[in-house]
Amino acid sequence: MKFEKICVLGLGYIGLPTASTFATHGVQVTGVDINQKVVGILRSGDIHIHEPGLRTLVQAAFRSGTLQVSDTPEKADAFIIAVPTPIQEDKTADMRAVVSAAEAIIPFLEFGNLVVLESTSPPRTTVDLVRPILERSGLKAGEDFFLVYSAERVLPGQILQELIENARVIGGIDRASAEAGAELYGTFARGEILLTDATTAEMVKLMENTYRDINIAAANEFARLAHKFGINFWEARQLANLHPRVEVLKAGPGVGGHCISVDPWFLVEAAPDRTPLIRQARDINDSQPAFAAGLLEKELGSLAGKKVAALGLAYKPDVDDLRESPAIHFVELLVEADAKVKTYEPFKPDAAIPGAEAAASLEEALAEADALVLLVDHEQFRSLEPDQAAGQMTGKIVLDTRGVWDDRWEKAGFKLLTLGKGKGNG
Ligand code: SAJ
Repeated sequence: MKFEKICVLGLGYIGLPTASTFATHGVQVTGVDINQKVVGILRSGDIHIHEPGLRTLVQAAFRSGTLQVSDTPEKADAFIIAVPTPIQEDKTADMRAVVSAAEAIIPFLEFGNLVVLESTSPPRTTVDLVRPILERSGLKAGEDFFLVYSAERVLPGQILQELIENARVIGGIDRASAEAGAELYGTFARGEILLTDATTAEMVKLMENTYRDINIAAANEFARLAHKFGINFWEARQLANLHPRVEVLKAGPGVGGHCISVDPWFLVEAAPDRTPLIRQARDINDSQPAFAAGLLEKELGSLAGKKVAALGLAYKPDVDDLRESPAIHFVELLVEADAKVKTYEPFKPDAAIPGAEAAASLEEALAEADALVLLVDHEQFRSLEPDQAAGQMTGKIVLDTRGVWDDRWEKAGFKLLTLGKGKGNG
């Protein structure tokens, strides 16, 4: 099979890198996004998301003439659906973008085409949701066109490298579809390509992120116990991890991002009676911002009226993604408790949380603060000199929710509280 031209539907964190990578490997790519603003930004030569190396890659793709962007699909050899599948208030999957993208393909679908669903989706989405929509074209999946599920497994912050190097699982609705998918991704993938059926491939993706969520929940619970028993979780973790079959993850203020805090819910929704552990892990991680806020409140007596500098709003270090961020939830809890919070997020300085003030610089956030909280261990914050903070703050309380600041803070006269470092009073 020859893939000369493809259409990528959805130009977000996964779609844009994928479209550009195909384009820089000689495939003619039409990147499609229904958001006119995104199309406009890309056409002007800019990009709308922060990811190391992405701007250069997108520009190279445009320069080589193999990438174009549009708000509607067109005829192609393959269609890749990479649209968001968020969860709704009630924790059920919002599949509307997948439905619209599949419907948008119908008029252009031809005999011999390949359709790939990349969006993380509840089990059986490819066969039970996408397949019937595409078959409204009059063509039959497995007979007239190929259909596969293949999720992206890249880590934000190193997407471009992992896109090419990670192993890729391709699940076909039949063997021929899986093989067609393997050929498509073989265009650039250097990692192993593994073939399976569509539902197994969907489940693999959900299992990976759920596994991580459960393990982070365990780490967070261990950290809570450390406060109860007056020990240091970080030290205990290091010692436990010397065991050859143990890898305790890091405790923190909670789990965010569009993947790990979302995907487990797809399994809970699909089978609530079989997922008590998965659900419990979600609840532990979702309540971790409150645990972290409680540490500060205990120290300050009351949060009301206290000036707090909150460093970082992103869901993890050195990314600009604020989706489902536990740092935001933490700030909201402080605002609810009537604290006067100034936030500083260097990757999105304009991001404002209702009731809190968005500082334009680190200095502005620190100025006259009673307490300082590290919510995201961005490089800029890891290397923050305690003396610099001491010169700008009024108070001496520091809460490190990531376990990265050392005793230099205490030497500089601060009272350093570290999440997971118990003093036997928690
Ligand atoms: N976190 C902890 N403790 C840890 C590790 C992470 O609290 O030890 C927190 C982070 O601070 C963050 C959240 O978990 O808030 C998620 O961060 P992450 O770096 O673990 O993962 P993501 O969401 O950026 O990317 C994940 C990856 N999945 C796995 O590692 C199994 C990535 O490979 C997936 O492609 C991505 O989800 C996705 O798109 O599904």
